[in-house]
Amino acid sequence: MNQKENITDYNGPAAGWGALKAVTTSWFRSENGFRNLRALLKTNQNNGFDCPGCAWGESPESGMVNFCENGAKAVNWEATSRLVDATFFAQHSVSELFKQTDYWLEYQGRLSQPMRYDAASDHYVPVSWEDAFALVAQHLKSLESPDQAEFYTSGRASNEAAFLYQLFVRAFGTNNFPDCSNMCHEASGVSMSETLGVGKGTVVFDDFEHADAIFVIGQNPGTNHPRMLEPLREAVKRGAEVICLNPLKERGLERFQNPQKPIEMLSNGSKPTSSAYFRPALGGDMAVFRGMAKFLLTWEQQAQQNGDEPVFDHDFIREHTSGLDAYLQAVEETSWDHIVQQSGLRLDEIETLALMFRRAERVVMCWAMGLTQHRHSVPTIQEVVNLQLLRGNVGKPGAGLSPVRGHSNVQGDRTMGINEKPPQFLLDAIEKRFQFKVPRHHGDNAVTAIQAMEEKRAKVFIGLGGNFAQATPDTPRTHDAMRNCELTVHIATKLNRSHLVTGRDALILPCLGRTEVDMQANGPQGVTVEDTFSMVHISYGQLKPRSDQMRSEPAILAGIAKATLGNFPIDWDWAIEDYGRIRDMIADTIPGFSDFNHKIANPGGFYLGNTAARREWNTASGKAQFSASTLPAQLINETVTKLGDTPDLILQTMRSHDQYNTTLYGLNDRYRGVFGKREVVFVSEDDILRLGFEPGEKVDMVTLWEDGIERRVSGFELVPYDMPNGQAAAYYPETNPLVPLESYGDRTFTPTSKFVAIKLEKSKPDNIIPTTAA
Ligand SMILES: Nc1nc2c(c(=O)[nH]1)N[C@H]1C(S)=C(S)[C@@H](COP(=O)(O)OP(=O)(O)OC[C@H]3O[C@@H](n4cnc5c(=O)[nH]c(N)nc54)[C@H](O)[C@@H]3O)O[C@H]1N2
Ligand SMILES: Nc1nc2c(c(=O)[nH]1)N[C@H]1C(S)=C(S)[C@@H](COP(=O)(O)OP(=O)(O)OC[C@H]3O[C@@H](n4cnc5c(=O)[nH]c(N)nc54)[C@H](O)[C@@H]3O)O[C@H]1N2
Ligand SMILES: [Mo]
Repeated sequence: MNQKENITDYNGPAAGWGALKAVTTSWFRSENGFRNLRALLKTNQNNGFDCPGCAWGESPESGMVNFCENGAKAVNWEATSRLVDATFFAQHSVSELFKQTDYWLEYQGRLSQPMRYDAASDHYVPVSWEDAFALVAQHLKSLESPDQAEFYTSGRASNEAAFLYQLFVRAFGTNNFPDCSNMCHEASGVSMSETLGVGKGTVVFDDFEHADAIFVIGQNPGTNHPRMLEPLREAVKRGAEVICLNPLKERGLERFQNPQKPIEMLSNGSKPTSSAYFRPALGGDMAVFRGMAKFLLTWEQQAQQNGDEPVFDHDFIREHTSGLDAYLQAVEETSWDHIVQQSGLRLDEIETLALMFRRAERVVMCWAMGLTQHRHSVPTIQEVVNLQLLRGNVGKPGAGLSPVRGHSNVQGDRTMGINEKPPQFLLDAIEKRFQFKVPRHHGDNAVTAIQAMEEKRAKVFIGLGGNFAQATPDTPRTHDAMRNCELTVHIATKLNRSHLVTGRDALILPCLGRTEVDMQANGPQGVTVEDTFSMVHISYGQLKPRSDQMRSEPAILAGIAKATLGNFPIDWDWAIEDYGRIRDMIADTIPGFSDFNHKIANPGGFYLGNTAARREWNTASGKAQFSASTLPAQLINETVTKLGDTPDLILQTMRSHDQYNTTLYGLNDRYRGVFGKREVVFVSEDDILRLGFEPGEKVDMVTLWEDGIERRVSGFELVPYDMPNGQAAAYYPETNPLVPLESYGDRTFTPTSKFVAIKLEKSKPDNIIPTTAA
């Protein structure tokens, strides 16, 4: 196919008719239209189920049906009628399946019965649930130390599943909890815990309705949090400013129509979502914020000299903060040259940003992966905190900090104790309530878990959801590491590549999804989740499970726990007869959950509370803390530049419109105008020509990294895109082979998925291995 057919400019607004068309298309493809429609109408409603898409929350007052195109895709994908069963695995060996694309693998349908890998035939063969549990127990019990097992969690697991999981794993004896947060908002947690005493966002939905300015930084809500566009548009309507910092012009942030308001859609009234758009260098945001602070400081000094109204909120600073002087000194010491050079913005753009920030009485700062997946993500987010503290923008209505979470219950999983560095109060509470000695030493995160498997220090890998083999960096190396295991176990809804990267023994344990009725001894069970605004609510599956061999996540975890530990420290069978019993245990041990079973009866759920939002500071100093970090001297790793090589481009890896992380719903990226393919790399036209290529040409991307290991992907089509020079953007997971395992954030271990130094080479036709074509 020629390039023109597949790459076009997208001229329509975000959402609108295109969204409706996309939903109906995926509808018909699932062969299950009416069943899914019923499911969708129940999404995010009282007594319905929580959308398995993103973690965005709802206004507690909203009674309307709230779904978005991508939520519809997530529901539809889970509710497919296709089944992956024993016949399927008899037909396909694991090596054959491994050759299939990620898209193809998940498209085959729902995993419907427990399977065990048979190395002799290279096929998965049926196994009974009891034998599967016994196999896990046998492996776990034969380890020399509990720290030789890794217990991964992806952020869809419910609170009840997560709580049981952490209880079992700690009773077994380790804190090895690598989880998807490690690759996601870890930096937000680290920076905010230190400075504000709480690792979660300080705002609630209502704050968006009262903000004078909302910053959307390093986030693409049109695709990844579509329901967020509504409050953004409402904000613009009432005259608030929405200010975007993103190197790519993201369609969802430029124009927007709401498919739930058909009249506006008919009138084709596309309204601007965004009032101001700034395009920094990759990793340049800290310099931008530092520049804004430098302007604010200059204006504050001028105001003091002239006796004008101050720029800083001195009352707030005096009463609530500590560390201002050291911070202002760091600001003064940062040179304008350094700021401008690193930010990628002009000085007058930074001044405009500072003006917009200053003239807003109430500011909400939102961010996602564009800020968290860098080496200096912690100081970058702390610079956001600094700005907000200067103006008293924490703990007042319409203002605050909002790291917008990814997976629908990733925040809840952390609250439940899925944490390799658990807080003392949590361990104390578990020890007291369940009467066993909990492990106190820190466990592995996603990166150190891979290193442990690579070095054969870890021998068992258990994944509660997710796709560890594809979501993590350095793909071939990570695959080898997982293959070193004695046992790999995946509790999953859909077949994915992780299931094909088998240890000597391997199990696939099929679980129910959130859309399905979860029947236990005491009747149908609901599970709870926590959204990005710390609202906890209950979710009841609506659809009949497609196979009676699937089990719920809590039931599978209880089965593994019982086989491994017997009735220690609880009676596992009893716990899952009624999830209210699990919630009672949560109420006993996790702050904010007292009276849990009663509170969830409240339609819309309940608010967990947030100390920083109340201006209580659980920090070392008892105050909100300014951070006086220095701007990195340079962003490219020093050891790389020492090698004498300069990168052609810096690559960020991101999501298309048709994917949910490693789950690919299709091969289009409508808003960016790419159709039917994913092996593309977006580069400015100037750069394409400067580097001696032509638009549409196929290139290899090769990473520059200190260890000299060759990291290469082949056959990526150069797509000219309106973006700053010096940058490239391509989709994950196809580009994860380029991200070095050791390239991670300081103090976060989050892979630097938004900053990979690369060279481009002309692709040799033989090199091109298609990875996604359906
Ligand atoms: N439909 C759908 N919804 C999802 C997901 C999905 O895959 N599909 N994933 C879920 C998950 S787990 C998460 S974590 C979230 C992810 O939500 P996002 O963070 O929106 O996801 P990304 O696609 O990684 O987009 C990162 C954005 O940051 C920009 N960016 C990259 N580097 C920089 C930088 O250095 N500075 C700035 N200012 N911007 C930068 C990119 O251009 C891009 O617009 O979405 C969640 N929701
Ligand atoms: N290069 C690069 N890498 C990245 C990122 C990036 O931006 N760039 N983003 C990172 C981020 S933010 C994240 S959060 C991670 C995501 O990493 P993961 O959470 O590990 O990956 P997912 O693709 O969300 O997992 C999809 C699989 O989850 C299983 N699943 C779906 N629903 C359920 C369920 O209800 N229960 C169970 N048990 N299983 C279920 C299905 O089998 C499906 O195949 O990837 C990270 N990796
Ligand atoms: Mo994420």
